[in-house]
Amino acid sequence: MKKQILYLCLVFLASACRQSNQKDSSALDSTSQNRENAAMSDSAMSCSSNLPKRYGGLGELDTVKNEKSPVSHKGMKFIPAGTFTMGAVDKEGRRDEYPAHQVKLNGFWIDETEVTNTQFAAFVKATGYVTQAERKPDWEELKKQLPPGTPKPAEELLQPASLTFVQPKQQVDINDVSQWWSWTVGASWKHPQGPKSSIKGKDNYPVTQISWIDAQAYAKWAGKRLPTEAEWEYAARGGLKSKKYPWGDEDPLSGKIKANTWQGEFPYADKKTDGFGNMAPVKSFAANGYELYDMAGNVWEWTADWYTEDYYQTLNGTAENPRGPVKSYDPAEPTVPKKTVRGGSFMCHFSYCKGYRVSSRMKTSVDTGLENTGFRCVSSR
Ligand SMILES: [Ca+2]
Repeated sequence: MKKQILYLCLVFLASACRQSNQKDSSALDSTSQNRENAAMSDSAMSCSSNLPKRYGGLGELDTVKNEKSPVSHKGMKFIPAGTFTMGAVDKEGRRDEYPAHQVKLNGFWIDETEVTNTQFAAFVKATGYVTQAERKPDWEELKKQLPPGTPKPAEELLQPASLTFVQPKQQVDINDVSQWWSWTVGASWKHPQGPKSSIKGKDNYPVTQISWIDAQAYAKWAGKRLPTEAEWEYAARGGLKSKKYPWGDEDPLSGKIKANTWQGEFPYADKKTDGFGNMAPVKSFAANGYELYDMAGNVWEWTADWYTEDYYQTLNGTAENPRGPVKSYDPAEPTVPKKTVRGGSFMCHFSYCKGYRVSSRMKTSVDTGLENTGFRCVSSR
């Protein structure tokens, strides 16, 4: 049984906040200059090609209609056009954060907070949308992304489920993410920690257990889109130049606490010095220079872009409105399409993951929901 759980986790555990020491940067995909120079239209950002279909009803994404036209800018901030240095300029970054490079962006609107449970509930009420975590996995599709010969898991595991964080009681092997991630039947955005948990009284908490496909569906309904990585990082920097964090270079816990991260020893002892042992309500900490909240910590946020480790190396000169590589490639899981997530989460600790650094990049398979991952939207209009 444990082995079967492990097979599932192999696919679903992509954004486990792990410091990557990958030495192979042989990403196969390269960017297309034509794609980068393409018109920056919201509709063009909704590419959903080469998505896996291991859950039934994936076509539901196409049935979601934009019901918010014109787009409401309530709860959004406008980020003016400009040029900035994207990527790590210090030595703290992982190899996928280099080289730092110039990026020029058009202006855009962005949600001032992560999408909340209340906002997502309104979407579900209006559309009847069923999230990935609430659907039964399709084994015939799932096995295409697993090593050949992988046996079919027990039927009781092939149920609607999602990944929850289960804090170990003692120190564990930091390289074994299955020590703290659990494939939990019944976990979903309504039950982020499992079937016994609830979002009652948590209206203004970020919605989680949302796959990239779910986030796309919400954005489409709202008449918005997910931010490109470049837009996300530009917005997170809040107008500051080449700083580590949305507020500058000061450590998150120095002076006034600035973000919801992990204190103590990861993953078994969180001192909760920042006041939160799990997610925090949005706006619990000060906004950045663009009046955006939680651009560091709380929950990881989906972006529109596919992930490759060497994307920045493929760019020449100033990149104008870059939109990431054409396809993803993660050497650790070459068959699994992954999108980039940004910002870190309540599980990020300096000893293990500094996802709250403004240039930090992580990747997650597009149909995965996680307890520490949500999103926010942008709009060009
Ligand atoms: Ca915390």
